Amino acid sequence: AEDKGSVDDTTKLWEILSEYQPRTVEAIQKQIVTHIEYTLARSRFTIDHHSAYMATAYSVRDRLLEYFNDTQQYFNEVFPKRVYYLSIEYLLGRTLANALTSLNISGVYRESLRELGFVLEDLYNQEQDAALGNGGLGRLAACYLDSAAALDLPLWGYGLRYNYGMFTQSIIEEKQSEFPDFWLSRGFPWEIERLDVVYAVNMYGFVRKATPAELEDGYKGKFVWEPDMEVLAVAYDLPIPGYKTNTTLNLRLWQSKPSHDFDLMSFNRGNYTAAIALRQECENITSVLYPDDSTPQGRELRLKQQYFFASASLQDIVRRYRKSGRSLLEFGQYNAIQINDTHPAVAIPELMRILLDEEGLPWGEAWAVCVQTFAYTNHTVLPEALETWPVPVMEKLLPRIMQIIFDINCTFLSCVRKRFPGDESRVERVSIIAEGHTQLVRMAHLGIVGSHAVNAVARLHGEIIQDRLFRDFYEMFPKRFTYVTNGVTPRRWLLECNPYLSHVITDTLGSEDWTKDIEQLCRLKDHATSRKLQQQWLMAKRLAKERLILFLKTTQLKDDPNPPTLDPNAMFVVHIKRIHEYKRQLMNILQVLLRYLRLKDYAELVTGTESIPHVVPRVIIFAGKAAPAYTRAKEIIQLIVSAARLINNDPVTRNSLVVFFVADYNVSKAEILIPAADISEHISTAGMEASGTSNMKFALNGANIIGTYDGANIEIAEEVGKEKLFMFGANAKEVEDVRAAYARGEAETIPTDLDRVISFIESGALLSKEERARGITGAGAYRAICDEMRSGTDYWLVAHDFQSYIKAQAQADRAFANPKAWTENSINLTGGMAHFSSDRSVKEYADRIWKVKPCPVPGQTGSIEEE
Ligand code: T68
Repeated sequence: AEDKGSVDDTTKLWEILSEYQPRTVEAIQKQIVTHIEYTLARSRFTIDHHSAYMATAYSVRDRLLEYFNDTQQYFNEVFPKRVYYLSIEYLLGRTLANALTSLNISGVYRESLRELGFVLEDLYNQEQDAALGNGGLGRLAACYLDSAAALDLPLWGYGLRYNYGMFTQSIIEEKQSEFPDFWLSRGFPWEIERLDVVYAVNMYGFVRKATPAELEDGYKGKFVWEPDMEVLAVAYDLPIPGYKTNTTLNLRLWQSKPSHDFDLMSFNRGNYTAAIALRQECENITSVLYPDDSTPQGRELRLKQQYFFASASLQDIVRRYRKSGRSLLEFGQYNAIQINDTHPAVAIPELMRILLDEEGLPWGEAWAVCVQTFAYTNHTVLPEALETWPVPVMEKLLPRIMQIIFDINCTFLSCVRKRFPGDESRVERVSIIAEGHTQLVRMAHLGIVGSHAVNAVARLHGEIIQDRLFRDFYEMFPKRFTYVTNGVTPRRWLLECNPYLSHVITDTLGSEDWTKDIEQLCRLKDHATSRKLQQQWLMAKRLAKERLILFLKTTQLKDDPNPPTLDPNAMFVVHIKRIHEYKRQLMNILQVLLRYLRLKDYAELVTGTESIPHVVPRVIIFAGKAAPAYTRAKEIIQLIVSAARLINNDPVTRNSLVVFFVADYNVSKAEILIPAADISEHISTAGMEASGTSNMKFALNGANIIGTYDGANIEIAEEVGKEKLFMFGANAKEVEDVRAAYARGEAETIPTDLDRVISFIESGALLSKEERARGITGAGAYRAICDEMRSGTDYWLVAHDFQSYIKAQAQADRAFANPKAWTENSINLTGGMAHFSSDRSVKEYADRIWKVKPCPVPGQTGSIEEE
């Protein structure tokens, strides 16, 4: 029974609460100072920036909690069909600016802080990024939460509360070094610790049949899992405010904690060290985020994380539903669960376990509930990134789950055999278990079989999944497959990160409605030729560039005795994303080196000396992290850093070409880089990038795209007109054909321009002083890269696409030389991006996959500023 305390008449409580939230500058100041004194226990006479940030955050959090509580209570009353988004990663970035924007109270807080002696924007910089994700997949999850809240959808996110997020990257001796990201070290004011929301998660041990005595005693299942280890999952809730709405959703993150019952047993047997080791083992589960983007990861700890996550979330969801007293057979009518890639796919057999063993449902009914409830999003076609787990590992760690997976597979394969009699090779291809020396559980197959919807993240990606990757499944369940093109939230990725352009847009459209009704952006196109708008547009871009230059000067260039001058009139070209061969940062830096060599030629020919006329100066910026075990990706970083050193120190080219590798790329750096770009690079080998989302962020901010016919680039090109972008290179079909030719031994000859660049590297031009001193000669660390470029069969088609890439770059140079046409184009790009708002994506999921409707929390959506 719930302990309601002794308050019968709650009127008094309501009265107190309705007075609580400060509404005036003075009252807000009082609240902030109160938090400094009582929450932080700091003296109000020595407030530093960090305490001011923390106190402001607590003050904003108070307000968020009110909306949060109202929302959750309203959901419980109305009991709409709910959605649960399960993602093992959320790349949230910072919260303060986002919360203030959502609540529409930035102005009054800015004013309050100003009088206290602080600039709001300075306080933003006190906040550490919450980097509980690797890249696009985790950032997408964060955008979807933002949109779901803005759209009043009854959705919760579930995830893990890692103590260490994505590693911090430093460049030491021109190479990537990784350091732990202890993001909680100075406190995280936004979360609510729920020590009363705790679940036990079982691991190891064995499975036995239920005894007649147990069955008589009321045990409902046929099997009993006798675990050897029990880990507790404690909930931490993060309010997700909806933009200009009363809805505030929840992101519930689980942290692992040892269970006392278990270590006491061991402790009482006198085994102190073992008891401590066990506690450590439990705590380790949510200790670090795997810094792994699309590389195989066969570690048992990762599987523990996945099951811990799935089990805690499912127990929580089922408990919430059971409280309503409704039948479990209707579970799928009231709950939709989206699994973000296969990392949470073990949730499918976990729901089966709960329904079978704890609730006593028969197999058929439990399975129907599962399939009705789950939907699975695929984010990759890279074969090495499709997760598998060795059966022996899973059997040992999760004996009951393994048994259920075998049963699911058995039932599924008998359906396959019925539909395709005698087709044993098909059975082998689709089986959830891959046979071989060690059997493997194919998590994607589990995801497909256990879901009613499987979606890709862009149209081309959808085609590839249906025609190639999951073709056999598509033949069996054609209706299950679909795609929902990714989107990004226009709040964080335009309104907040680019105040300059946002003002111009609001001014042009006559209202701020576009921030919520993104279709309004289209109207920008009507003004694309207006002189006034073009001038404002250019000015906004210039301000964003100045902000980036200031950032570079105070970070990157701080200790540089001879920094290059950075001209805001230069073309800013930005290539930021995880470092991966398929994303082809290599092709870009080789192109940059060619540009450098050509500039040198030109200088010799035309002027013979210092500065070079008639050339569009470029500032080229790279940023991104390589997985710590991904050697080639790290070599590519080193190549970029050493090329940047060479180029930036050459007095001949320095006014025409500057190259940076910005260390430790993260969400808050993206927020500075994206608004400042004139052009961005999205140049993956066609067919490899499932969607890409930074392409959308750049175009939304009016930056052009140099891109391949891959992922969402194709749809962006369709939406804005492909003549507006710089598209180049082999398309997905051609990539297949080229690779087939390579496989037949038909190597290509290296293009002359590429040959020149490779020869330049092989001449030792990029070696550092230290390397030379150590006697290293020639290509040095880049030997393998050079050899691959010379092979004529490089898997990522860098050599094959090189010439058309150079052409696209030259087109961009020519176009940039005409500022009027460039700016008109830029306005049209922003105006064409409505389709790529995550509001649109989330609406599609809600309508077509989840079948849920908005559940707006009633009441006045009041903001202080509007009053
Ligand atoms: C990305 N995937 C896709 N994976 O590469 C990108 N992988 O095209 C797409 O736009 C984005 O997802 C959103 O759909 C990833 O980011 C990972 O981060 C990842 C993490 C762990 C293991 C494997």
